[in-house]
Order: sequence, then structure tokens, then C-alpha cells
Amino acid sequence: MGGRFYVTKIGKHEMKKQTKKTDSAAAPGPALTQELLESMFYRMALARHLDTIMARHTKEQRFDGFWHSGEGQEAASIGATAALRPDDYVFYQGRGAGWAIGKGMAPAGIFGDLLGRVTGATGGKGAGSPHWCDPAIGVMGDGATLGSVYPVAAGAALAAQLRGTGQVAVADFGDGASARGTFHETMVSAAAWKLPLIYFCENNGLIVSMRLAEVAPTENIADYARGYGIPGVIVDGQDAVAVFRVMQEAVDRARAGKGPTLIEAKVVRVRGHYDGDPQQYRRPDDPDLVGYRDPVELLRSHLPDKVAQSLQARAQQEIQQVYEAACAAPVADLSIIWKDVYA
Ligand SMILES: Cc1ncc(C[n+]2csc(CCOP(=O)(O)OP(=O)(O)O)c2C)c(N)n1
Repeated sequence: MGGRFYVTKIGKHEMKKQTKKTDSAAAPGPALTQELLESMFYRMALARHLDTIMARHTKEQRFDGFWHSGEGQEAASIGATAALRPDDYVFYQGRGAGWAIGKGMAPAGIFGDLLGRVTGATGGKGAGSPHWCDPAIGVMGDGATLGSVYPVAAGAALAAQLRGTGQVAVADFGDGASARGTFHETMVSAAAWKLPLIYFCENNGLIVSMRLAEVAPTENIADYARGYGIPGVIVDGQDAVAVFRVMQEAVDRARAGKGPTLIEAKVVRVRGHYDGDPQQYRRPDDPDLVGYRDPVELLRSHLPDKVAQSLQARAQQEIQQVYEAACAAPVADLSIIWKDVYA
């Protein structure tokens, strides 16, 4: 780690800031090669199969929580994470497991936490609720309190900026969570300090049973960016390659010290808010559902049939095995709730 330091003031704290980029800071993000497309497809298939199994599990077994399906929204998380380096941070409120799997997290830790088993990434603490994490690869966890991701992601981005590591932080959120004060408050500072922070909105137009259009002053979340002087980009969130490309541009901008970008991926929530949601507020001929394009099929079109088939079969097998192993693993002892508690 090279680089000269100068001291800057952030509030009352004096902090050392690097003036030169380090070797790791200069490292570019991944290019869209055939190998990367295959890896994206495999990860998307893992996320989809995990979702399918959780839907079945929720229906057939006793599940101590809610499964918030991400089916249909996988192109957003898989496309976005594919443009990141392993040491970049993701903080998400996303549905399903696409952000964690896209970043490279093993499904065993995810299932272990979901089912409250000792094999979970947090030793089973996340039972029923997606609180898994893997800080070693920048999977910083899911914020169950909407709006909690922005300040912590901004903090990670500030730390990366001060250390001069070239890392970026991503704050993923739903359209409903853009109404939180923390969204706007952090954007002021992130834009002013040119933090390497990417705001990533998965806009499915639904806030539980409410339509965004009923409660928001703007149709596009990306419009908010203009007020803070940062780029706001809208992308087809069903298309992982399109998402990858806009994310790559935002990442390059952030690493170059040019500050945040707000990306809005227009996505479709295929299932209920949670599995078991009777969805009385939604008809099967909802325009969203009628015009739905499956992100798995869209990504498949970039690969030879045989390759896609084999990757999908492997992913299905891996998820099934990991699920069975989690079901067979010991249930976590309640005393773990006192572990890793700092105050
Ligand atoms: C501060 C806060 N308020 C309310 C909730 C309850 N809640 C959980 S998800 C949700 C809707 C979120 O909608 P959106 O942000 O659009 O994400 P989506 O569920 O569509 O993915 C609400 C209101 C919460 N978790 N946190």
C-alpha cells in the first residue's frame, strides 16, 4: 500500500487521506467476457433455485419468518454485483438472495441462517429473516429497517475514500425506501464529498400493497439525483447485461473520485410481498405481470443452449444439496443471540 497522506477534517475528526491511488485502487472492474456471462448466469440460476426452494419450504414446512421472494428481480442484483470487485461493499434491502450470491457468498451460509442452523453465516441468527452476511467478500448484510442502508453504506464509502483503497460501496433499496429521510440526508454529504457510493434502486412499483404512484411525487426515483447534482440513470432491470453496463460506468466514476451515481432499475415483483401474501390488491392481469420478461431467459439468450442447460442443472443440484444439508444440520442454540453484540 503506497501513497502519500494528507490530513482532512470530517466534522471534529481529523483523518488521514491518501493523495495517490494505491495499486489496488487502480485495479479495474471485470470486463464482460463470455466467462463472466456464464458466471452471472450460474449465480442467477442459484438465486432462482434458492427462491423456488424457499417458496416450497414456506408452504410445506413450519418456517419461523417471512420469505420475501426476489423472483423476477434477479437481473438487478446479479448484473450489479458482476461489475464489482471482491473487496467492494454491498448493503442491501433486496429481495431473495441475489446480492449475496452475486457477490460470491456460498448458499450454505444463507440457508443455514434462514433455517436457524449452526451452519448459518451468523451461526443461525438470521432464522426466517435474511440477515446473513460475509464481510470478507463485502457482503455487509441486509437492513430490515428500511432506510438503514444509506448511512452505513456512506460510512463504508467514506472509509474507503480516506484509506485510498479504491473500493466502492453500494446501497441497494426499494422504491418505497426512497421516501426515507436517510436517503436524502446521506445524498447531500455523499455528493458534496464525492464519496464512492452507488445508490441502487430496485423499482418494482409496489410498496407492500401500495403503488408508488399513490405516494411519490415522481414516477422515476432517478429524478431525485438532479437535486443533488449527481447522475441519475434508469435501466431495464430485467436485463442483467444492461444493468452490468450502467453499473460499470457508475463504478468507474466512483473509483475515479467523481462521486456517487443513483441507478434506478425498473423491475417486476412477480410474487407477493412475502410468500403467503394473498395479494388481494393485485390482479393476475396487472400490466406489470402481463409485460413480464424473465431475467433468467433474457440472460440465457447470451449463452449457447448446451452451456446454459448444464449451468442451470448444476445450480439446481447445488441448491438442493445445500438445502438438504441445512435441514439436517443442528438447530442453533438460543444463547447465540448474545454473541457478537457490542453494546
Ligand atoms: C422503517 C420501516 N418501515 C416499515 C417497514 C415495513 N416494510 C417492510 S418492506 C416494506 C415495503 C418496502 O417497499 P420497497 O422499498 O418498495 O421494497 P420492495 O418490498 O418493493 O422490494 C415495508 C413498508 C420496515 N421494514 N422498515
